[in-house]
Amino acid sequence: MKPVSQDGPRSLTRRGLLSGAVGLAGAAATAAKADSLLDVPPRGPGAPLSARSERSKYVQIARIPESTPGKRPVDPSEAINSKAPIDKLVGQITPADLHYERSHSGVPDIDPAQHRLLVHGQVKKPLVFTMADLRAMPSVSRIAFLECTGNGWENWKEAPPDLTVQNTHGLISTNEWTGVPLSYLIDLVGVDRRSTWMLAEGGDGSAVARSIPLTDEIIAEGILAYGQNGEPLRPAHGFPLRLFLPGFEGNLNIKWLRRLKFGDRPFMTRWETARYTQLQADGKARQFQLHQDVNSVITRPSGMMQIKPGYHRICGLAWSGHGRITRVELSTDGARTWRDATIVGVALPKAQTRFEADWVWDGKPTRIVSRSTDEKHNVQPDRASLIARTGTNALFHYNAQQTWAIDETGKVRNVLA
Ligand SMILES: Nc1nc2c(c(=O)[nH]1)N[C@H]1C(S)=C(S)[C@@H](COP(=O)(O)O)O[C@H]1N2
Ligand SMILES: [Mo]
Repeated sequence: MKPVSQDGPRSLTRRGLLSGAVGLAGAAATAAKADSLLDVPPRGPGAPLSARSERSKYVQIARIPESTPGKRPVDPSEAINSKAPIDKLVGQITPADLHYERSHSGVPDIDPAQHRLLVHGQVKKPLVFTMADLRAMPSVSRIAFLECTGNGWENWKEAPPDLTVQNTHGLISTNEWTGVPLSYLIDLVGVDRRSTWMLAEGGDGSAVARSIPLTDEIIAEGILAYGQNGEPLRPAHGFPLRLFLPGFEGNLNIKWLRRLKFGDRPFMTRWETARYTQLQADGKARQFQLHQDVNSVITRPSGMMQIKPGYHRICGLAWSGHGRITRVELSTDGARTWRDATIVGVALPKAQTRFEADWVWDGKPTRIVSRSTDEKHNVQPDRASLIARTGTNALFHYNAQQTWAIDETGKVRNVLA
């Protein structure tokens, strides 16, 4: 990665921000005014300490429950997913209560003391594990994203102009996941060498079940997770046990995991025959498109925000199911010219990665767009090339560059390109 515009933005940040020349006039205070800020009586006792802390009452931040694309607002009882407020989150980790949720038949109430995991099929001996058994095994923790394959589906066919980035891209979150390495369990139960597939089944009403190919990558990275951001899984995310497969489509990450069955071919559940397939332009369906592809989106400024001419810090997220993000480029002139954004912090493999760049908006209508590249040299496609490859029958795996149009009043809107 070559941080091309390091010098430019740096000097712009210091001089531009403080002089107010580019818009943030309030940042500079006179010495006299600054002293008077200390001239107030000390505060009295604050709120008592509590068993659990809550968000500040000044912070309004929530997920939005939604149903199929285009249907909104939605009655929460009809919601099929609930999207993360990625425009309001500021770091790389999603708080557990704001992690996006996709549940096909609601959230079951499972007593961990009663929960069992059955492991059977082509194994030396079928075994049943309790949660205590699993907690006694070696553990790993990993920070990685989870993304629903439906993320971005709002824009397959048209671009509703009034969408926020929470609507268009809120089906991704990044947490730290803790649990038993899948490889440990596979060795423990003595999975037959001829086993090339694993069925994972959930204990919810719809018993979502998927066939997972036992590739080296999945065996090495899969986790039977019981922990999320340092605490037991939340019920919405699979309590007490879920499968976590970094970089692979959300649907494979079976929640409320109750069964793993090993075999030498895919089990062809309805979830991979009728549901999570991709209808292509020629009318044939593609099965088992399992990796989440390289992607990125500008979260600020983004859909339905109102901006003023002058200085802006463009912020966004990039991620790839194939590994680390190595580069994020940015265009503020509708994809005609590009420059590199700065990657903030450490770009972890298969985790949300933040990017930033300075920008002075001259007040003229324009379009802003980001484009990411991962360590496997996958480059996020523009919409025209994605559609040329896939047609518009598809519903899943939309990873085209996201364009935001800004009009002369400073209103930001969702557009196709
Ligand atoms: N048992 C079960 N597992 C499931 C689902 C479900 O409905 N039931 N939804 C799947 C889908 S489509 C996605 S995108 C992810 C969502 O995980 P989250 O709700 O923790 O974000 O879980 C997957 N695992
Ligand atoms: Mo999903």
